[in-house]
Amino acid sequence: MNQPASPASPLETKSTCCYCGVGCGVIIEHDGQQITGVRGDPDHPANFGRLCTKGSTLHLTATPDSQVVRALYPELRPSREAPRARTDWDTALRHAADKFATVIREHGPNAVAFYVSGQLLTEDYYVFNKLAKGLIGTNNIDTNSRLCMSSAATGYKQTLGADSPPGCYDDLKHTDCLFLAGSNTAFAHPILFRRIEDARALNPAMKMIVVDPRRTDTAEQADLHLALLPGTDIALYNAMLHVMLWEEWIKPEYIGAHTEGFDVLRRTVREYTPAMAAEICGLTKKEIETAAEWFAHGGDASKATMSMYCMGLNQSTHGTHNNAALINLHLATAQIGKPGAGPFSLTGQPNAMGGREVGGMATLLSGHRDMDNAEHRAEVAKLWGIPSVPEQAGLTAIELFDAMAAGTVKAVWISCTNPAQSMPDQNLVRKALETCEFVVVQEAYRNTETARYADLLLPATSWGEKTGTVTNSERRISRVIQAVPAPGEARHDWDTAVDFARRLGNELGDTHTSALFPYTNEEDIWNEHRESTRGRDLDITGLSYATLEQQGPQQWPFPQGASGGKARLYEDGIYPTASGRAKFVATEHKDTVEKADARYPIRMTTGRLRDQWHGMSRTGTVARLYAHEAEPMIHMHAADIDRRGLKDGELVRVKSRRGEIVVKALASETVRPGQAFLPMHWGSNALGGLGTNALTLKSFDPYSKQPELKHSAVQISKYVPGDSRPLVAMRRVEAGTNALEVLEELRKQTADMPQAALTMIGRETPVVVLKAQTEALSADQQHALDVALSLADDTQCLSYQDKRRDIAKRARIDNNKLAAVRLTGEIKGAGWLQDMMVNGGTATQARQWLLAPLAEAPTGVTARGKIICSCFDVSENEISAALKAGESMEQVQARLKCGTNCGSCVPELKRLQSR
Ligand SMILES: Nc1nc2c(c(=O)[nH]1)N[C@H]1C(S)=C(S)[C@@H](COP(=O)(O)OP(=O)(O)OC[C@H]3O[C@@H](n4cnc5c(=O)[nH]c(N)nc54)[C@H](O)[C@@H]3O)O[C@H]1N2
Ligand SMILES: Nc1nc2c(c(=O)[nH]1)N[C@H]1C(S)=C(S)[C@@H](COP(=O)(O)OP(=O)(O)OC[C@H]3O[C@@H](n4cnc5c(=O)[nH]c(N)nc54)[C@H](O)[C@@H]3O)O[C@H]1N2
Ligand code: SF4
Ligand SMILES: [Mo]
Repeated sequence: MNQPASPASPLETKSTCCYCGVGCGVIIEHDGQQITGVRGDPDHPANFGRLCTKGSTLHLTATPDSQVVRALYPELRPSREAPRARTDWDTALRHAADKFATVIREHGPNAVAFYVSGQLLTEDYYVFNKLAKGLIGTNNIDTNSRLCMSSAATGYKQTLGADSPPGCYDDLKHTDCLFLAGSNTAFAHPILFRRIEDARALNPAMKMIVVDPRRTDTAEQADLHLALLPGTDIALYNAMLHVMLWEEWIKPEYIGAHTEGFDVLRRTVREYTPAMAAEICGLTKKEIETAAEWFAHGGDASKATMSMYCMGLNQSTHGTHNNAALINLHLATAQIGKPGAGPFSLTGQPNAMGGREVGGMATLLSGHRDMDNAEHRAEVAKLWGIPSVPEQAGLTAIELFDAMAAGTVKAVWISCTNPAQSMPDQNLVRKALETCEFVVVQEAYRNTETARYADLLLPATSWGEKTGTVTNSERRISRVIQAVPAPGEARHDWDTAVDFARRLGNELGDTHTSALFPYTNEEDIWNEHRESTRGRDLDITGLSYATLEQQGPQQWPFPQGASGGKARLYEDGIYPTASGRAKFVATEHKDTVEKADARYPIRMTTGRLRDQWHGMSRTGTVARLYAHEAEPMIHMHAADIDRRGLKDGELVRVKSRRGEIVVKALASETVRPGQAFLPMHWGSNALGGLGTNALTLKSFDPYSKQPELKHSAVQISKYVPGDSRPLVAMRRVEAGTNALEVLEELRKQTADMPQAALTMIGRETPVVVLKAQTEALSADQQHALDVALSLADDTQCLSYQDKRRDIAKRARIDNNKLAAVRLTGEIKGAGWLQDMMVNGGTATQARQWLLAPLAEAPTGVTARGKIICSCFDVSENEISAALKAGESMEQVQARLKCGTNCGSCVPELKRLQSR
């Protein structure tokens, strides 16, 4: 256990939040067996004690009840047709080693692959990388970072020469202009957004520009929101440079001394007049000119500009150049290498950076080395004590799943990622997982979409149970420390990988294996990784676990002999390129792969909700995290809803060239006409069919191989029910029953329904909610569903049936409280009943309603609506009503406390206030 700088009681363990790349420090409260609470670590330099909605509910994901969804022991499927059955670790890993060895012997090392994750710890990552490249001799190891940070890494390398974010969080305090591009920071990096709010309060003159097609909560707070058309960033940045050139706001001295390639870029951007770009981007000339002026401060070099960017730039078929075009602006204006300046790529996952550091990708080598560099390959081989490492790039994520579908990759090991939810073009991904002969899934949760395809499921320890290190967005390494024992037979990812590697080595007759994997603990691994960074841009030879624990998290580089890490890079204007100069890239505007056309007229983008994390294996276990957006909905402009003869909240069919789903339409002011936004979180666990990524496409950027997850063309039409009828079923799960068990059972019962949304709502007493369209159920199906809903016993239930109209209502009332309800055929009262169940209100009114041919909720009853403040459970309707009644926001906050704890809803409160 760690030795924190400030003494903590023995039952508190300092660790790091397992969600986003902000990398907040947490203090885990526990009794040695069970996690009991979590709070922000006041000493951690990323968050100074604060946590967002997700971080502050981490302990609620680690309850005894959560064990029903955890993977607790290895499970093996003897054949594809057979169900998986529990097995022991020895059998499991012997089997895996035998399968991998057979494939390697028969088809060569490139017939196996690893698909790992930016959520692994650096130590886990290091071992997997060495296992693939060092032991097996294949570069077929790629990660979900390919869907995430790949374009940022290639963007940095093409311009600055190394994949190293130059700035730090503290720069927010020093900047005069913050340029947020393709980043919904308020939702995706909430604690960083708190720091932005603080910086703006300290320096009211600071400008904030947000570049995002949607009017997100982040954009809402901007001084200038550039709501450009999707995929047109390069035209915007080129035009900004055009203006800067014309106005002579660029810095020729810096360009001359520290860069190369400006002449070509200058010629390129000559064409990008503000008028031309305004046309491409759907912006006004004035907006572009203002953005250029603020970014360059009208040529005033004493002012600083910093950009922060994320998936809006990266997830594009020209993602690398989106990044480069923005970095060009920094280089041309010398806005880099000084406090408050520089291009800052926000990492998404908690250890996206660590993965890049150990070179855990199909195109990279350890310690930021390049695969196509013979010297680098030789260095890595020498470090590992092997003759050579393979030189040909391995299969990147999309290529890997293509190869699995084609049958050329025959065995795959998937760790800490859920591709059957998160990869684009799910029809292809599912085919790949079905075709691949041997699929190992190493998971903390047994119920993910991908786990269903596992021939071998290996249980992994997770947050609170793991130990190692992670690196956050600002190059800061933090310790992750174990607080409680592993659940069941779960093992650390690195430990399983090492055990497997040794067995595989034996199978392959490799006599060096024990020398390759000599580790007895995670620190051994980290020390080896540390050595691999010696002399590199990310040199951490001056660090140790002890330093990280005693002196707290540290930024790299931190070479031997250094007294501290480096807050900012490139302060001397010298870049890690052959010439020592940064390179301009002459970027040109390109279209997205899919354009809106007559058949697919809506440009759909995908992204994050505030309170959910990716496929929701963890956040989806906490009822209150659903409240902010309680069910799958596609956000559309009201005009597009009207044009289709739809009403807000109705079901729609969303179809792309690859697949279709059925979801609710949500009228939203955040998207322009002709555009739509679908949260990325809804996979087949939460929604019937293949989820959001049934629709997206696999086309990728030529340099980064990152797919265009942000842009697909879709058609949206009224959902025609055919023979199906609406079904809404809810169960209030009182203490003593495990809500996750109910959820899992309903998931099983509804797996075949083409449209079924399964969520939870509520707080202490969760209400499980199923909303579906189904054809008439058989008596058995109906009974199984009713058992899960606690509605099976006739003697305890109220029933109303109208056979002529095909309407049924069934409910159970316990102690005059509505405990469970099922509505079929007619569901208009569902919202009202749901609120009643969440609040535990008396069921007197409901009793009458349930036994009568009524459909609508009684008059005078309004639904609570979206919950904005998840800490104090305050809804948008309550806040709006209070404001309308003349209360000030301060009064509302004093009374209802909304926004006074974690602050994640502050941007929304500001939006409501400004209406
Ligand atoms: N709550 C929550 N936070 C998270 C995560 C989560 O799952 N949930 N995941 C983490 C991870 S792994 C990541 S990578 C980050 C992602 O963090 P972000 O990138 O900030 O989040 P997204 O919502 O994916 O996308 C950001 C914005 O890009 C915009 N966008 C779409 N197309 C374009 C375009 O052509 N140009 C521009 N300029 N913008 C465009 C979208 O409208 C969206 O608002 O979040 C991290 N944090
Ligand atoms: N349409 C669309 N799709 C997207 C995106 C988008 O914006 N739009 N964003 C993309 C991006 S940026 C990202 S990063 C990806 C994320 O996609 P995924 O990587 O699939 O996301 P997660 O759901 O976080 O998957 C992590 C899995 O690891 C498991 N897990 C948790 N802890 C551990 C552990 O310690 N060990 C092991 N072995 N397993 C563990 C979790 O239960 C979870 O199932 O999604 C991508 N997909
Ligand atoms: S901002 Fe929230 S999700 Fe991200 S690391 Fe901090 S507490 Fe965790
Ligand atoms: Mo990501």
